Amino acid sequence: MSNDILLLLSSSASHKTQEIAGKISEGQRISNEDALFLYNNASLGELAIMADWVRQKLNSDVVYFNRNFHIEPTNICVYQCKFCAYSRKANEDGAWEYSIEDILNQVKLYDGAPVTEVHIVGGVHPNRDIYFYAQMLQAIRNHRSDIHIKAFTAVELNYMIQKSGMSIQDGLQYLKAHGLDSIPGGGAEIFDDEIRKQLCHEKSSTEMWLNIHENAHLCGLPSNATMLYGHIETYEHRVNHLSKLRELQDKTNGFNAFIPLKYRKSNNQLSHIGEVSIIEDLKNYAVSRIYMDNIRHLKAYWPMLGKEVMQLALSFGADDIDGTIDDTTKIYTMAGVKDKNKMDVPEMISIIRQSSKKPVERDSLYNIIKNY
Ligand code: V47
Ligand code: SF4
Repeated sequence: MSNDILLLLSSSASHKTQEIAGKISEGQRISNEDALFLYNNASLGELAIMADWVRQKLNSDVVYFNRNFHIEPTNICVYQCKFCAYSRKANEDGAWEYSIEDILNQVKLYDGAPVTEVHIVGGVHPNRDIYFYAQMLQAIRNHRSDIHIKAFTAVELNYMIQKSGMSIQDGLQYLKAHGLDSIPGGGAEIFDDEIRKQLCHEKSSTEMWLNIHENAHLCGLPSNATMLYGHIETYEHRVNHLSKLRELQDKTNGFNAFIPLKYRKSNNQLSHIGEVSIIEDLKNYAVSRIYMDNIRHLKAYWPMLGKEVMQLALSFGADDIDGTIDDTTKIYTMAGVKDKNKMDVPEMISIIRQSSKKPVERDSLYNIIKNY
């Protein structure tokens, strides 16, 4: 087994690429310098071989999906991240804020449907506090005891918990007691003070994001992690970001999945910089898969990547395509993604099978619901 990866690589691969492939095949961790080398020098073919090897080792030939829908309680936000096409100020055209009754009505649309997860994220509303959101969670929980509630980015959590005067631990425990099951990965952007200053200067820091997730893991709330790439960051920034996540995962083992989020350019203050190529997307998936040896799942989030690139990502390390979504999120359509924002289960199965992988429906914690 240990030579397979080297045999697959062409003999024209550079000495350094072969050395990194040797580490991967022996189950050794690659260094930050190795990751940077791969970003700068490895060919797409070489990256596909190495990432696919790691994916296979962690997840065999399985590609996961789930049945989920989103709720976006409000797009009113105290922050103004430059990449965001979605947020509005109160009373601005296009702003929305749903009441708890409205939100419950959105959940009721799925009465009797076999969805297993609701994903709830939105803007950081200036007047909504932890008590509002706990009431919202409780209303959903009372209505559907069987559904997994994955809710609130670390940025939303930080704001609502600070507003309440609670400690981070107490705030998270309070939300958990009202129905919160896990935390999505948003708000991470890029863990670098200089870049954050330029992208989202008022928003919570790297330390805050990591602290919220560490505390969540400590109180038994698993979470996901993201990285917003393809804007003004360099490869060094990406490697630094990945290294902070790998380090925290070594400590807590609380991350279920890592989700690289491609910056999409429409209707925001960074539109002029454009978007990176598909080659760059695939390279980023592969390096992330190879480097993050301790986060088992790598998610190709199709509403952001588009269905075609999502399918290609399955050959560059991804083993999860998120869920059916049912046209319930606006973040990426507002930022210019054209694909229809829903996918039924037969389409997911077909996309996965076309990639020579085995489709598996999972729950939010990656327990198997059904093999197809
Ligand atoms: O934090 C906002 C990103 C995130 C743009 O945990 C943009 O399963 C690209 O985190 N172009 C929120 N990205 C969404 C998120 C997420 C999505 C899917 C699954 C999970 C999960 C989490 O969306 C924000 C920000 O990084 N974002 N605007 C944009 N123009
Ligand atoms: Fe607000 Fe989130 Fe948009 Fe930033 S990305 S402006 S925090 S909604």
